[in-house]
Amino acid sequence: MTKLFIRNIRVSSINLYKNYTTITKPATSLKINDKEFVTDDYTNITPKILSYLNRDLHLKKDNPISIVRQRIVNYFYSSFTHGGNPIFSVYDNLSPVVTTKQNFDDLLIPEDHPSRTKSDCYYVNRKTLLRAHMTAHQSELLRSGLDNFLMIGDVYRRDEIDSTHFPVFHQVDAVRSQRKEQLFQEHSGLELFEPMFDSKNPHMFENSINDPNKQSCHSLEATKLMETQLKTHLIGLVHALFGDNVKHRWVDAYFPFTHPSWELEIFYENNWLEVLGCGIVRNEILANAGPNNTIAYAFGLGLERIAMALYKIPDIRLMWSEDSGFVSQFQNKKLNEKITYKAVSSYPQCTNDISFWLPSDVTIDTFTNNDFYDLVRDVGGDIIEQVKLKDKFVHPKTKKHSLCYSIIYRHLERTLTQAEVNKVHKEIEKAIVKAFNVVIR
Ligand code: FA5
Ligand code: MG
Repeated sequence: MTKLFIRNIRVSSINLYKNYTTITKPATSLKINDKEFVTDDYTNITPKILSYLNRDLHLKKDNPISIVRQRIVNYFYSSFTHGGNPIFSVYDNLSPVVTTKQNFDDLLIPEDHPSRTKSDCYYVNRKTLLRAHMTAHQSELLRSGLDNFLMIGDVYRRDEIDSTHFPVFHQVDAVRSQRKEQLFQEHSGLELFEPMFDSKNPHMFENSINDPNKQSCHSLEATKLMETQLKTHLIGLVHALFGDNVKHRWVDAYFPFTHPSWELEIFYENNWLEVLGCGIVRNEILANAGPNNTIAYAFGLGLERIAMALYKIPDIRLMWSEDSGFVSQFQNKKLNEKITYKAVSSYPQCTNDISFWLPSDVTIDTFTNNDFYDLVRDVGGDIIEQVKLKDKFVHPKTKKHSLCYSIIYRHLERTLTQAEVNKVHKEIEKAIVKAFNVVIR
């Protein structure tokens, strides 16, 4: 029921995006970086989102995201060498346009997993989307024969709007694989796999994850040693970034592509902050991609969260600022220099509410919030600081459903006048009437 509903709303929102980009003919294709893509009923990528595609903040030398990237790469380059050469290779220039096979199927993400829905992802069409995580490149890189590598880039998710969420953020993802002789250098005689598992015929074995300690194909010794290495390497990274005294904790987690899996949290400014997800790569993924005699760990971490914590940057949108007041604070710094961001000045917020009646075939439970958030951001642009659901209401007599949202506007670099906010607010009202067939109250 819900699924069906999401589809209905998306169809209207495609029309909507045609409206406010004033394309009158139905768009049947979309050009991204000179490549033409056929659009369909899954297309929900907006012009606003497309405008972020080539910003490459992670490669802009003085951007905080890029400073953190360089520190992480240096940690892996210097901690893991063979004959004086780094063993990790780095991929930071992979196209964010990926297939559903790369983003989901190759990673054993089930057909009905909620992370695939149109309300969570930016789809180019049914088979193509903007990657929702850097893990989307894991299988192709394994298939090309790599064993130790980092994948760094921008990822796209439809989400709420506030100071820590933005539809584009950056991740560092990694794989480290080892063969038996590498893992058990000091304990020869131990095996990576259980005796009944034949690594030459991996598909003959049904690999289960029922045991919380390990995958059924792996030996306990191999899994435990990999777990110890994974955790030691990641704590080493956290110490290199935040100093040796930072408190941390491991939380059991679930990812379809690793088992066992964990999340690492650090205690920062009186809060536990999740910095990464990780685990032992599911053997099916390795077997499908090629290597059948290795065990691997993988992790993925978010660069924005780390940069915001390290440099005390209060709003995620600042990462995108080209204002010299922001940029200059990170320019020409030594990589490990302590930097504390100082707000240039804090310009005032303006809050306007928006209330509307839903059409009769939509309820307050089936209305897709993320469709609304995207539209608000597309019309309002970067002056949208936050959108909050304020009130839900069902009229006792007419049974009509109504929603009220507060939209908080703030420009990062100057004071907005109430008049200009009202103008944008009116535009948003007009756009949602068109897109969702609602009636403004
Ligand atoms: C993933 O994206 C997995 N692909 C990570 C992974 C890789 C697990 C390999 C196991 C093996 P998750 O959605 O939790 O998981 O995101 C990973 C990290 O990205 C989070 O820990 C966080 O640091 C960051 N992150 C996630 N969502 C956001 C967001 N909305 N804004 C900023 N950072 C985010
Ligand atoms: Mg997580």
